[in-house]
Amino acid sequence: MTTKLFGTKVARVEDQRFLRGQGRYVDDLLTDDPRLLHAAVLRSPHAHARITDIDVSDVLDVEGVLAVWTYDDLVDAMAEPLPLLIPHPTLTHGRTQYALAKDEVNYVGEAIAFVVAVDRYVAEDAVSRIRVDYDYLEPVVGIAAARAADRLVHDDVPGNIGARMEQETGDARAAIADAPHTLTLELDIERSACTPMEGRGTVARWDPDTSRLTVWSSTQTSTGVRGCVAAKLGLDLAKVDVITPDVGGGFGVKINHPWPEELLVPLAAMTLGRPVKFTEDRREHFISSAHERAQVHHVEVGFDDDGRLLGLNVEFWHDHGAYTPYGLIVPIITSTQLLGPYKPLNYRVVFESLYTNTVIVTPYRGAGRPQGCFVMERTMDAIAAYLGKDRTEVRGTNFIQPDEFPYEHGLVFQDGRELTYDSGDYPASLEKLKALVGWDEFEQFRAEMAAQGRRVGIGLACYVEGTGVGPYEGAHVHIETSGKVKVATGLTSQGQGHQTAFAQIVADTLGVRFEDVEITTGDTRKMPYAVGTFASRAAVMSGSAIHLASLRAREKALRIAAEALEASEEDLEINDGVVSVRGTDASIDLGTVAVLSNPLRYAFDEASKAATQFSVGDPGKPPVAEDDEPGLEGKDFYSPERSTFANGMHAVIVETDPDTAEITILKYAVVHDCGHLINPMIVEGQIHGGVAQGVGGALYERMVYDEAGQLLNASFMDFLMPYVTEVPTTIDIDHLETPSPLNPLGIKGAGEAGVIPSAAVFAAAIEDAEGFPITAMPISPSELFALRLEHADH
Ligand code: MCN
Repeated sequence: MTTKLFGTKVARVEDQRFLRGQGRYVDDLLTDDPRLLHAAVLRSPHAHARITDIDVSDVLDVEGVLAVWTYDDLVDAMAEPLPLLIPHPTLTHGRTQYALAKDEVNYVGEAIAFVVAVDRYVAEDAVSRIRVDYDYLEPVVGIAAARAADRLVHDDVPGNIGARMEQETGDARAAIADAPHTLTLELDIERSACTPMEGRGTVARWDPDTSRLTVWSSTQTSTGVRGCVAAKLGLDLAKVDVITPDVGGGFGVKINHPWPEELLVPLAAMTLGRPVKFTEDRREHFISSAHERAQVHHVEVGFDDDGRLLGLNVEFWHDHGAYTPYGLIVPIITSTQLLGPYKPLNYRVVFESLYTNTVIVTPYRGAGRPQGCFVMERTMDAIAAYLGKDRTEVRGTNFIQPDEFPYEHGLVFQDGRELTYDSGDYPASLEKLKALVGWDEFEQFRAEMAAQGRRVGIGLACYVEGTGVGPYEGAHVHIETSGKVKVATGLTSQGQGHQTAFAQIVADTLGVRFEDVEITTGDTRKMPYAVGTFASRAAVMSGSAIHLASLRAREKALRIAAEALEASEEDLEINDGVVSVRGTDASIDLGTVAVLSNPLRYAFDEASKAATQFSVGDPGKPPVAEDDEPGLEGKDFYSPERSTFANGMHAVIVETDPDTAEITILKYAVVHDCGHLINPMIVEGQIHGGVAQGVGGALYERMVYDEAGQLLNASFMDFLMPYVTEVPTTIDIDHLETPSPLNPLGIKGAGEAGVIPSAAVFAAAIEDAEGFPITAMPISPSELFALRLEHADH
């Protein structure tokens, strides 16, 4: 591939629409349709209760209400629990909820009844008229209560333990026992949520004439929605279309498993014969979508005088919320990717996944890695502090070296495959980071600031990220007779800039103008086979599939053009959509090649450089080979043998106010390696977004439950997000490009990298400023202040 655009900072084509308010989200759809109905959901006010009676008799009297459903109205597959999307053999006690609670509720927010009415106001009023009798049960809130197990979330799950999983390479406990130095650490991360700008939303329309269901969903996985809707509603898959319009952020929470509303809305559209819409409001998003992050970790580490890891034993407890629709993916990622760029040869990890009467946990950007990075990097800092060594030196001692790739830790991932890092150069990344943040000059800066009575600290954190997970993604490239190129890939976009990055790949691979490429994502009518956008996989998976499909289209274009131009394919080149014979003025544009690919048998007229149609009965040689399919198209799928490992390192300099304990960011630096960059501006945008989200996770955001399982901060009045005033306006970024050998473009993913090391890097910098250990994140000024008092007492 000649790389004219690949690797360059092409401005995002989608931003014109977004910035002008012209984005089209689920809630913008069918607004002019007078037949459109609206749904609202009655949600449990209790964290744990048995439902003894539901009285909906007052509801159907309300003018404008067309349906009110409870569990008893659901039949066949809809009356079964929702699917457990990713089962795992160790998840011995997996549990999923019903689309509408059957006889028990297990978190505040769980769906109990579904009302459809002419508008949302009427639907909400009707919801408030439903009367439910509950037998209140004591809830289990938080990891400590779940472990105490003096009450259970699910009666048939002993100890509230959904799963216990253990992996070991070498003999960690023996290595620690024999090590010259040992340390133990207790490390906590609290529950948070990803809070996209747009909440979940679904619209469905049923066409009785064709028995066809169309669903528009704000989802990360349109094919997943399609499969679940078809299976649960008993429909032929071929009769269900799922279209994903613009999505105002997903960050993990919009991966379909499916959500109750994603099934109930289509069911209502079919039953009532009118289109139905549900749009989640912000409070519903907090109490009835998904959270993540909450884990408690116990670490034992053994190391030598150089800080070399000899044995690492990590036990942790994962708060899974009330159900496990996503299996064990989050704690498995923590347990397997915790080691980051280091090579402890003796590593034992064991976790318990615990049920609590709180909102379910599904992957949130980073998905278990922020917790793992926090554990590993806090451990590195603790070793450095213990030995009195520079923190970068201890890390360097333990890095996997560039000549050790592919590197196998001996750990097994969710899919049962060995975890193998494909490429990287961690020592080079660290050198870049030190230069970027001014690591070696920091002590001088600290002294200058101290002279002014100011307190500063510096921290760093390193991570790896398995990206581009399979099994596959596909692409269909179609060159139109106008010369425009239409490309469909099945995964969805939530703001990552796919239209731009993918068009760059097509433009370079095919040799067409960037402006002539149109990318469609997340429409099962155009590409019914796809997996979805999560795990930083789109660039690797769809990027590779698009490249391969473009190559196929290119091959065909060259074959037809060679025949038309009476030249050899090897002598042809394609630039700006024109195929020409190198060194001559003979040429044909791709639009004309597309015409020639038509089986109506056109011929190419050199003089006019146009395709002319044979008249009936004309003799002549058809330019399309007999065994060619009509149309100038290429279709291909990409399926990698395993994930590719991106990596990176962040450093931050913070100032902590000696009086108020306010934490201010003075400098933030990132060195990132996602292999070959398709579009550095997009990757940097992804990193900026991730860092902003990470600043929130480290310093501001957390889900606060009381003992009764009520979420106390289920609004943006109470859930504190960083504003532009809290996020660093400048983030210094440097890239390292160690290509992945696993895909044709040498790409690794980038979409989650910004958020992974945040908790670790801020803890390190605050600890460095304050001089006492930071072991729990997030941390607020009042918590920092309390720690100061505690440590002053000792
Ligand atoms: N890219 C690139 N060169 C690379 C790698 C990536 O130019 N070597 C570009 C890609 O072309 C793409 C973007 O960077 O435009 C992110 O690519 P990738 O890492 O493949 O991630 P995905 O596109 O699969 O997006 C998923 C990832 C995840 S898992 C979460 S969570 C997340 C994230 O992306 N959610 C987001 N970034 C988000 N950004 C926005 N605006 N909204 C979300 O919901």
